[in-house]
Amino acid sequence: MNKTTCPLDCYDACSVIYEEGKLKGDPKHPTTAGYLCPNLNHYLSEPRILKPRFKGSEIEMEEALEILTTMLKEAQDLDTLYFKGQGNFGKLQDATAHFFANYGAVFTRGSLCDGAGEAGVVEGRGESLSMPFEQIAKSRIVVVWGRNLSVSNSHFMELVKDKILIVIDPVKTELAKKAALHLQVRPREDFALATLLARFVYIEQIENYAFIDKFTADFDYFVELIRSFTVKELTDRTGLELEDVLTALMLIKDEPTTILVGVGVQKYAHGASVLRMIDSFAAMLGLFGKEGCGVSYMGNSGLGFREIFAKGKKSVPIATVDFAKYALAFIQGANPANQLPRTQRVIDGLEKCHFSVYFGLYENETSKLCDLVIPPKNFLEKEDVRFSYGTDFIGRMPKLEESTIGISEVELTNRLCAAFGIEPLPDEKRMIEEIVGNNVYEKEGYLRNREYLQIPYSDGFYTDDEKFHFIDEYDDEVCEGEGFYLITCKQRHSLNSQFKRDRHIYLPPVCDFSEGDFVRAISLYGEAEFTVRISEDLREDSVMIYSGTPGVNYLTPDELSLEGESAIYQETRIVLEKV
Ligand SMILES: Nc1nc2c(c(=O)[nH]1)N[C@H]1C(S)=C(S)[C@@H](COP(=O)(O)OP(=O)(O)OC[C@H]3O[C@@H](n4cnc5c(=O)[nH]c(N)nc54)[C@H](O)[C@@H]3O)O[C@H]1N2
Ligand SMILES: Nc1nc2c(c(=O)[nH]1)N[C@H]1C(S)=C(S)[C@@H](COP(=O)(O)OP(=O)(O)OC[C@H]3O[C@@H](n4cnc5c(=O)[nH]c(N)nc54)[C@H](O)[C@@H]3O)O[C@H]1N2
Ligand code: SF4
Ligand SMILES: [Mo]
Repeated sequence: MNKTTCPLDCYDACSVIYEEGKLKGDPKHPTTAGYLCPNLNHYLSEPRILKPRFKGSEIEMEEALEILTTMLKEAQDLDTLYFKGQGNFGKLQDATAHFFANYGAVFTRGSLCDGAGEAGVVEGRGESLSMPFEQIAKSRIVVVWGRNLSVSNSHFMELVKDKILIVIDPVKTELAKKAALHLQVRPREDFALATLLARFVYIEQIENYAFIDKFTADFDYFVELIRSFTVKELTDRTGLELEDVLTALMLIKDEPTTILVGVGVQKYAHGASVLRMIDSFAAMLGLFGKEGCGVSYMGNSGLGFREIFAKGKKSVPIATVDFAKYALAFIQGANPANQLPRTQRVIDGLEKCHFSVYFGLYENETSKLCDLVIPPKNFLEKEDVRFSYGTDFIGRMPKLEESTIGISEVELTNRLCAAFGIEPLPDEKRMIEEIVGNNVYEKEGYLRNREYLQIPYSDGFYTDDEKFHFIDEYDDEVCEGEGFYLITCKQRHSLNSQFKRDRHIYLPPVCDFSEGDFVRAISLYGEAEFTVRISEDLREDSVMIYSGTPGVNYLTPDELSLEGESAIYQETRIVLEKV
């Protein structure tokens, strides 16, 4: 039996069995429980790039590597950009950084994903740890806040099925329909909602004083902050009935509660403050470090592991990269021409970039624009290991198959190192052992992160004084445009721009359009056309376009979150015109 781990950028990091040419969910793994999602189920039938290509013509791999070497030599005195996405979550995917750091390329920093929220979590807690599934299993109440469990984290559906569920989401998601309470909050107003909840903890005097005294700092300043808003102002901002918010608080206040927060709440300028206010509300109730309790955002799955690959000396924020500035751009495991904000700017930049290289499995908007295309091996054809941001499992990804297609990230790195007189990488298995080290332990046959052996934060926090730091200031920069809020989130059959992408814009029934109409969506940043689908699940003030939909990012801002240097895809408004 051949066991491996799903390579895709996903909370679940499923354990996979590869048998008779088929991928199957590992029945013994506690969260995978024998099934895979549609994305991995279709992985092997997805057409992949078979041969390298230069200016549109297929070439041999040797020729492609020669061209790449020549162009890198020419570009060395100018700027070269090393741009890596998360198409494959394996740690050895970063091996290419070893070459590009030594060569002197500009790297990217910040995030397209969870960075704003993470900055807020780190300010309060020092490090972001997710909750082990055993702890979630021990809670009675589960609050799912801006995370679309049934789509993006589907193996947690089983875990929460017997819990009292509170869903906080502007969309009536599949999970919201099953929940005891759905707070269909106005988009972008989770900060107001968390503040309102905290305000009522204070009014009702139901704080956990023992926890606050022992494990936290800045509580008095925090109280000043939450008292600086009126209840009416906060309630109005959320667009909710105060009664419903209070019902949520009454459910939570005396029960072991897990709060699963997703990236949906933080795709805004003030994303860091949203996470920090949610954490502060939870800390008031003493929900950290206790059985069955906690706030689980995207955890730092690599906590305690060694970073073995060098980073570049120079870097630029990933969300606002200007490809036009570089003599050479090396793009690996990413589709910036679809996934980066403000697509028109990205495409103009790629067209102006003197020489662009795409190193990826599939054809997409970026592969079509690049001068040189190099296919990699897929995850079954190379050695790797992965962490997870949803659980504390570590997944081994051994090489299970030979293939004549593509080149692995490690081999490509070694070929470039040889051409430039840079020290080659150690053996793959040695690198994996160096990364994993003794930071793992085994339980029931599966590797886990040692850092999570104890309930996260039960010994204190990861800040300098080991205390949780309440939020005491709040900064915001609201998009002043008019029109609908844009919700752009994940969909079941695609993994961002990989696999089966959606093509629609989803509108609430109150709008002036009908199913099948063709509309032009316009924002401050650009415009794009879509076919309409009407959805009863949306608020009257919101439209939805899934991640990966061709055109969606023509509408999104090329600006950064106030903290965390993250993309802020939903910090915009949308106006519609019939085409
Ligand atoms: N099938 C599938 N799974 C995936 C992915 C995929 O593309 N497809 N992508 C993976 C990646 S890269 C990531 S980062 C994760 C992300 O997965 P999630 O954390 O679930 O993130 P999203 O799907 O972007 O948004 C989650 C929810 O937030 C809601 N939301 C939007 N705006 C707001 C708001 O202002 N407030 C609140 N409270 N909610 C809001 C949306 O309606 C949505 O239901 O999923 C991973 N898993
Ligand atoms: N509008 C909107 N935009 C978004 C988001 C959103 O919710 N809405 N989500 C954002 C988020 S959370 C994220 S994480 C980013 C994701 O953005 P990207 O990281 O660009 O992700 P993908 O679109 O999945 O593209 C990954 C590419 O990796 C390649 N690949 C797969 N496996 C391998 C491999 O083994 N080796 C190599 N070399 N390449 C491989 C595939 O060809 C694929 O095209 O997008 C962001 N953009
Ligand atoms: S649910 Fe996530 S980890 Fe599991 S198979 Fe699907 S993409 Fe991979
Ligand atoms: Mo992501």
